[in-house]
Amino acid sequence: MSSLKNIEEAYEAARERYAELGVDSDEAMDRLGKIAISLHCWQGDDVGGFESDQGLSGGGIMATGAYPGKARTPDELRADIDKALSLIPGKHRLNLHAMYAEAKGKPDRNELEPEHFTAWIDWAKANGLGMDFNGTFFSHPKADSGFTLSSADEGTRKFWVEHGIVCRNIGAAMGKELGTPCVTNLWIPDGSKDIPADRKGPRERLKKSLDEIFAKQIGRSRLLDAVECKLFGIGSESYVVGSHEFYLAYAIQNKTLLCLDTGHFHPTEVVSDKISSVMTFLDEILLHVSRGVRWDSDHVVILSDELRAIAQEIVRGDYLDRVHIGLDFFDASINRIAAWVIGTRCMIKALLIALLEPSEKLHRMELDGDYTGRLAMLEELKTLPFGAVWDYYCTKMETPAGESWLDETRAYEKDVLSKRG
Ligand code: RNT
Ligand code: ZN
Repeated sequence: MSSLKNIEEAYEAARERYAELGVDSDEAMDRLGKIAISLHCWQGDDVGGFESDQGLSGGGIMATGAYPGKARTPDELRADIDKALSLIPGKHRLNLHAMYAEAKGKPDRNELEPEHFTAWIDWAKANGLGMDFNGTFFSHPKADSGFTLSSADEGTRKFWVEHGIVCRNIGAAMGKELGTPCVTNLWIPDGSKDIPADRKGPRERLKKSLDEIFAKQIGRSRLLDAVECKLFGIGSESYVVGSHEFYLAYAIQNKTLLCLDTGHFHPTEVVSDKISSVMTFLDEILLHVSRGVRWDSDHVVILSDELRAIAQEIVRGDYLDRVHIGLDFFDASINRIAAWVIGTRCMIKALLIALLEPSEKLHRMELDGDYTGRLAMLEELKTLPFGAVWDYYCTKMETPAGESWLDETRAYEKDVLSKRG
């Protein structure tokens, strides 16, 4: 890692370079410091949860790999998240799944209550973190048929409706306790491996179930409801009930948030281009930032062109207050804390790069029809010294600049993770 002096000198030079383009890098860092990323708890234990030792089952999602040292208890998971957060600049949020409840007496999913999340809420409060929440509509015997909220079996459908309802109460309690609205997301795995005979029935039942779940009005200062679409999953290749069209229409009609998971579309489709489209009709959206690789939607986020484009769209569209940025990936083949740190730091880096854009200049050239200038500028921007601003930002936020965060992660692996059975 460079010395503090080197970091400061490099930053001074970068600040001047950006100023030449009319960009105020100090202001960019101030704005960046106010953006909270919602860190997903499920990267810490391969989407296992604490209900049983069985781990993730069904639902068309899969965590592959057997890297040692995964969190086995809520305390271990919280310690791991603490470690990750200490290596990530800024103040962020925790995104929890219902199956991470700490509940004595093993209540079923439709019996969960806010009190089963007290330890998480207390921990979030002590750390100054906001919380977001998710119903868990998979890894459960009543999801084994592949259908939950769209099930033709009325008992099964009702059970999952009840789960949706209790999750909103839990989200609202988290929002109230922490003084920041809890984005409570709903994703269901419902779909079919092979060509269904009836595409309409499950979708009609899903609409009915959602209407039942969202019937109770809960203030937006406590709870923001989100619905997440998907194109296909493992075992639901031919049909997914909750498709993009379905949830986009539902979100517009019912004023919920739409959750766009960046791994849930055809590989040639990009979420960056969808943001301004849906934001024309919706107040707010949730992103599940992920990285699709061929058929898998959940690789660790890297600083890809698409990640940069997503950040650009959020910043250029002035959507920072209306787009909730959550992460959604799970890699069990590498150090799980490193996975969080890499993905989250990349998301923040992408936002920094977007905030360092000479947006007025670019916009002016476009309006003037100077497409030559626009293309030339966009390419020149790629080699501007944003790395120097990033290092300085990390230092200012008292987190490691450069690769030294990895040494800390390795030390934690040696001292803590390697001692887990
Ligand atoms: C699955 C969805 C969903 C899950 C998490 C665990 O394809 O992306 O968001 O990844 O809820
Ligand atoms: Zn997702």
